[in-house]
Amino acid sequence: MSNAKAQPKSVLWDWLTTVDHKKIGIMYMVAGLFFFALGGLEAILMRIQLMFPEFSFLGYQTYNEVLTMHGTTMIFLAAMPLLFGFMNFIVPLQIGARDVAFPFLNSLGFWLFLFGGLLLNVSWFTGGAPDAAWTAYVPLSSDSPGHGVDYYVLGLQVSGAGTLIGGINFLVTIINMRAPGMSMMRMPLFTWSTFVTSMLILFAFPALTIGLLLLMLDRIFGGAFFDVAAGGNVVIWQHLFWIFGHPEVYILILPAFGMFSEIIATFAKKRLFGYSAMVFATLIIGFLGFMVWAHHMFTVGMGPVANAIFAVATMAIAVPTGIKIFNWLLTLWGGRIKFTVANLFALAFIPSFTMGGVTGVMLATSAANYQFHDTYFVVAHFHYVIIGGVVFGIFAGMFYWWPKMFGYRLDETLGKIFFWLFLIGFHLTFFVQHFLGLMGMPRRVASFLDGQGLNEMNLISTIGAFMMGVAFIILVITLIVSRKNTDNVDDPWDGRTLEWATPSPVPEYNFAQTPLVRELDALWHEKYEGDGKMKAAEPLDDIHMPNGSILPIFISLGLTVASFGLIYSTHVITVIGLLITFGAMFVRSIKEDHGYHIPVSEIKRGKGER
Ligand code: HEM
Ligand SMILES: [Cu+2]
Repeated sequence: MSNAKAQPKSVLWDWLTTVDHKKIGIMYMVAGLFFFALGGLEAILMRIQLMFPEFSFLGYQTYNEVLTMHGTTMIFLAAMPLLFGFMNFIVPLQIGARDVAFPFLNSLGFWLFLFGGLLLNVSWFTGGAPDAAWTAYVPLSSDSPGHGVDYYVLGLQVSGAGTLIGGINFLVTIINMRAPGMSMMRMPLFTWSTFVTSMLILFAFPALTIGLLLLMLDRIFGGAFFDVAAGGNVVIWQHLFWIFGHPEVYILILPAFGMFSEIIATFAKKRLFGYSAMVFATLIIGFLGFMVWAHHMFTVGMGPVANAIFAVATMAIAVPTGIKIFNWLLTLWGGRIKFTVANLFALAFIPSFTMGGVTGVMLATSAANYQFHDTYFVVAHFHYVIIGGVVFGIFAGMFYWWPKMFGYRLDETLGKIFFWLFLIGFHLTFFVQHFLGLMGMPRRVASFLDGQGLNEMNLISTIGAFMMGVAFIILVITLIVSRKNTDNVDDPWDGRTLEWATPSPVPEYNFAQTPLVRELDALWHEKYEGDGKMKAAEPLDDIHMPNGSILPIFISLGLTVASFGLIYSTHVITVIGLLITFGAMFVRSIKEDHGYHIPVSEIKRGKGER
């Protein structure tokens, strides 16, 4: 019935069945923060083990498991979902849309991610987590005894399907759902970077899917794709993994770049310097990101020609990245800069990330890479780009968009304590690791010897990690005690983009009337050239909304059950799981569901200030 009204639901049922991009965004944030805490705990455990030479705290097998789960959790279950949380909540608002293009698929993507992540972590309780590092190189992974690596293969397969679905959804949303007047070159930079990131997901994740499928066939069904004795090839895994894995780091960093572009411009009270150069730099980075994967394989023996090509291609990425750095600096230049917590993270990002970029160019020098490879120099490099870039971006985004997402402002004083502790802890932890690496300390090894000059710097590194741990606790306290700051939440920062034209908390239909976009920085244009209110692009009318559905949970649950069947080669269970999944898909296909309408009277009542 297309005229049916929304049925009242319990709070829990509402969240489990929601297809609202804002609620899904919040669920991504909450789950991402949970996994971030878990991955952080794993990091602390490793740093305790490495606090003193020849220390025995974790044991070597446990270290390998904690190492693998830390990397895998941080990348797939913390950083990506946190970014997906922002992308889900903010992008439809920034383009003036009522939701994403496929709300049902959006919910399916979230539940697949969550079930996959939980599946991976079940391994802790069933005989041991995966232990072949997050890169799962064969034959280490194919020969790893027990079921740990099976959990890695299937957990990532399930959650990766969710990511792919999410990426496709964002692409269609950004192409099809923009408000009238919002041409591509009027899109905010965060929307642009979400668009490019989604393209990278579309082309990169299938390589991981295939790699994981082949590894599953080898491990569970006696295949020989990676078995040299049977004519297989081990280097193929490295190619498949890094054809996915290198674009993956851009999948993480580009959305963070997008956030910094929004935040720096807002808090410098200036237009973003070089908007079109920023857009093209993002596109070029996305394109070049697919040309460089073998820079992770310089020491494999590809030969000098291949090494030289991949070295040069990698260094080329420094050009568009440098363009971005200079554009951010020039945006700040002459601006009336406000040092809010969000902006402090953005300002700290510029030098921190640049240091990671410099060591990246060093690592790309293929001849020198023979020295750096698999040492702590690499660990220092990628934590500088991932924490100094992605994690700083997530924290900046939290302080910036929290009022819009949760309806209250985060306390700035506590936030500043958190910022400084985290910043100092981060540099303490990772700066010394450059030198540990140059002195020959290998990565992924659970201990180091006394008397080699490594003691002091390892201790410093662990102290820094504890500082970051304390900082994170202060962040959690900030999130809780700030709940009373519910004043001035609609547009606390004098925002430029459309999400700040909605009231906080945002009504489920986002915009009572679809806004008309007349300029880049649509809201600023109306504030400073118009009367401060967005013009409507349509008359006020009933709004059509999609119904919620419990089916995404069943589809995801079925795949999780099937994964257990595969892991333990109990194929009755595999079949039962697949029946649940396909049954739920069948119900979805035959059940008529036209959604419901919100009547004008209700919209008028709920309409916010603007
Ligand atoms: C918050 C503070 C963090 C600390 C103290 C920390 C510490 C560590 C340590 C000690 C290792 C193991 C090095 C080795 O044995 O070779 C490691 C590896 C790694 N970390 Fe972190 N880390 C942190 C945050 C992150 C974040 C935020 C990410 C990604 C979003 C991340 C991604 C990784 C990856 C991918 C590895 C490699 C794992 C592997 O070799 O399989 N880390 N980290
Ligand atoms: Cu790479």
